[in-house]
Parts: sequence; C-alpha cells; structure tokens
Amino acid sequence: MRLKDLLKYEKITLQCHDNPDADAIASAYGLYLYFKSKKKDTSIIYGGRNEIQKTNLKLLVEKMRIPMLFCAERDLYFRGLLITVDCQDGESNVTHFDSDALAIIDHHQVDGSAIKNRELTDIRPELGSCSTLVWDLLNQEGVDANNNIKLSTCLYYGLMTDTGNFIEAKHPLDKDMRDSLKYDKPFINQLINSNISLKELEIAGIALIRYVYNRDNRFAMIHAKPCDPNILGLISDFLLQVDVIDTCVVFNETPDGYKLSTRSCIREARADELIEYLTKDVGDGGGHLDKAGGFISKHKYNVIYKDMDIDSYVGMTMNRYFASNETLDASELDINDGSFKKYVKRSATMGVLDLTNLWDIGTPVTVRTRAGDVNTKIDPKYYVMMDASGKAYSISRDRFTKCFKLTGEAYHNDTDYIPTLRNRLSGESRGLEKYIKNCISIKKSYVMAKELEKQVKFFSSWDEESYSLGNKGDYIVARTDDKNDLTIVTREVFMNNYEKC
Ligand SMILES: [Mn+2]
Repeated sequence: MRLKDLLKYEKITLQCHDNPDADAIASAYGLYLYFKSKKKDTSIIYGGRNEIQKTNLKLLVEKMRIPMLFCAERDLYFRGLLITVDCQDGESNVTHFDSDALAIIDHHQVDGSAIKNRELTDIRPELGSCSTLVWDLLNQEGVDANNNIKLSTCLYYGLMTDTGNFIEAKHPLDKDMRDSLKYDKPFINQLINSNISLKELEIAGIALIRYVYNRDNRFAMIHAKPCDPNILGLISDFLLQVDVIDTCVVFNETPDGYKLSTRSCIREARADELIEYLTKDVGDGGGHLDKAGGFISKHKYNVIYKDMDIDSYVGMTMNRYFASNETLDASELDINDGSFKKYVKRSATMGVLDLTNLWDIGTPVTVRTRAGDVNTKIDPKYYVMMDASGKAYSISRDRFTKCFKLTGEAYHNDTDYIPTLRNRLSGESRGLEKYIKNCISIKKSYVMAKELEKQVKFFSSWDEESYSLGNKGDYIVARTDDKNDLTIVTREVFMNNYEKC
C-alpha cells in the first residue's frame, strides 16, 4: 500500500488506540501532516475511557500542537476513510467506530482474522515502532521528515519509547530512522525528564519490594502492576545493581498480552537470549547482551499455556533456561577426536562489494543489512561478502580471487531490506543495490562438523565477551583451513548449505 493510493478519499480520520502512547501519536501526526498537505479533510481521534493523562504525552501534544480529538462516545460514524494507526480495528484496546472504508497502518503481530481489506493494510510486525513504518511510507512519497523538526522529533520519540530507548529496535529501518532524524534534543530531554508520574513512582516502588529471588540461579523476577512499559526497564536496571542478582526479568500485563524487560550482567546469560527464550512460540523480543525487551501475546499464550498463570510460566521458563544450558568452550574441543565428520559446502551465490568505490580509504563505515550492523574501515585489501540472509563479513582480495568468481548477474537478497553503507564520519548513508555484485564459489570448501546433542552456550576462541546459543540439532562447524575457527550453525542453515562427503 502506498499513501498516495489513499488520496482518493476526501475525508480521512486517523484513529490511535485507546490510551494512545507516544508512538501512536507520532505516527498519526506524520500521516496527518501528509494528508493535510494534500488538502484532505483530516483529523486525529482516539476513543476509550480516558483522555491522555501522562505528563510527557500531554507535553508532546501541546508543544507540537497535535490536534488529538478524544471521542468519549462509542456510536460514531466516520464518513470517508478511517485509518487505525499503531493498532488494528477489532482489538480490545481499540474502540470500534463505523466508517465508509477502513485502512490499517500498524506494526503489531496479528492473528490475521480481523483484516478484511488487504489493499488498505500495511502491517509490519518486524518494525520496532509504527513511527518507523510511517517514516518509510513518507519517504516513499518523497517526504523528508527532516524538513519539519516537529515531525522528526515526534517520530524519534515514538521509536525511542516503543523500543525501550532503542534497545528493541532490531530492524535496519528502525536504525536508519534513528540515525537520520534531526530532532529537537532539548525537547526530547524534557520529555525524558517527565516520563514518570507520582502514581507510577509508587507502582515502581511497590514492584521493587515484591521481587521473587532465585538463589540457585541468581535471578530475580518482578510482576509489576500495569504501567508504562518504559518503567519496566527502569525497574530492571535498578534490580540488576543488587549484588546477588545476575539476571532479572520484570513484566506486566497489557490489554492484549505481557510486556517483559530483561537484564544481565554476566557472560553466561545474555539478556537478548533470555527474552527470546521467554517469548519463544508466544511472542517476540530482542535487544543486546545486557538489556532486552519483548512481548508475549495473550492470544498465543492461551493456545499453549492456557492453564498456567504468567508468574509460574516466567519462573518455570527462567529455571529451564538455566537448567538446560551447559557451557562449551571452543578450546576444550578437539576436531580430530572422531566425533567431527567431514562435509562439503554446496555452492551458493553470494554478494560481493568493493567499498573503495564509495568513500575514501580509511573511512569508518557501517554495513547495514537485515542480519545486523557490521562496523569496518574502507581498506583496499578487503572486500565485503554477503549471503542471501544479509549476513556480512570481510574477505581479503587474495582469498576472494582464489575462491570466487563474478557471475555477471544482479545480486539478489532474500530479505525485506536493501543493504546500506553508512559513513560514520559524515553520517551519510547510501543504498548498496547497484554496488553489490553477484558471485559464486569456484573452489570446493570443506568443513568438519558435529551435531549438538543438547543445548549449549558456545564460547568461541575469538570472542571472549559473548557466546552463541546452540540448540539440540544445530552443528558446531570448523573450517578445515583454520581449526581454531569454530562456530555454531543452526540446523536449518547447515542442512541448506552443507552435505556429507
Ligand atoms: Mn507502537
């Protein structure tokens, strides 16, 4: 769906979810400015029981002069197009209003049943915020948010608050928006310093004295009362400072699920992995080694854990995480002990990139793909290689010439994001579509590999800070030309890329 496709409607109403948050307000505001600029009769509404009360949100709406209309009545009919923004009609936190036509612009997980008209729907659950989605839609129409500081500030704050200070922003588009927006810093600071009400201070205080501590695994958990999700992060940051607490999880209930925040200060447990473990099959989450956040959908939870209350689930899952995790150090393994078998790599097309075509030698740059960010410097001795999932790494020109040849075809990527290169000195960013060339390996490459019989935390010889989690059925892989270079490869990737000799 393109925004210009919606211009056939003369009257457009943007509806935020009840109790709108900063992301809903910012997203609606971005769309409002676009439709207003096209001379449409546009308004922003929200329903529910309460008008906006939080200080930071009131400040945002007042300072930016966002015309938010509170509709206390339920039986309203909107002529023209109604767009639910940062939410979907039919959800419990969205007051239903009738309209001539309905569109959805959202980034939440769907169960799919509610969507009647896919042509008027853009739902991208992979994005950290609806603000990112609106920013992308505006870019598609040639609208640069940086031409309006009010808009850029709103979008920045929307992403920031929806991703726990950017911790959960894992899609490259989220990072692109964060890095490119020129926002009003003093105002963002003012918002940060009016984030908590006295009522929420009390909620946080009560939460802190109701901790549950697990002595065996040195973790703490807290089930907080409903509050702004950002407060969960504050509580967990505080908890982690306790001497006997190594990891923690703080969570609370929302209308359609549970928000969770995890923290870790030890090498043996990663916060982002804890959140993935806690939300596996019932939601999603992400973050960094030390901080992460996520969401469990009630809909999905009830399918699997209907008879279990959330406290038991979180406690049980945390214990299971610690119980099932053994550590495995690369230095303890001997690939010649007979347990490793020889495999050959299937030839696959890859992308190759010569960074010297983009900026001067020595420039610090970030290669951004769907698989993540890789920081490097432009060096004439190296190329950057990319696989179909976007995973990028550098390769010496010598090695490339020995092992690969260009196919002459266009590079194709299986993901929803075209890789970009960001100049870390100037902040400039360029799409890499026309610079990446397709190549194929000409040498057979062999590995030694061993299937994992149980879940392990694997510590490689080259990264002392963190580990990768290997699940039962995944493989430990050693490149035969470098016996120290052991990595974990997921079962799916291994099966797709290697075959037994
Ligand atoms: Mn949102």
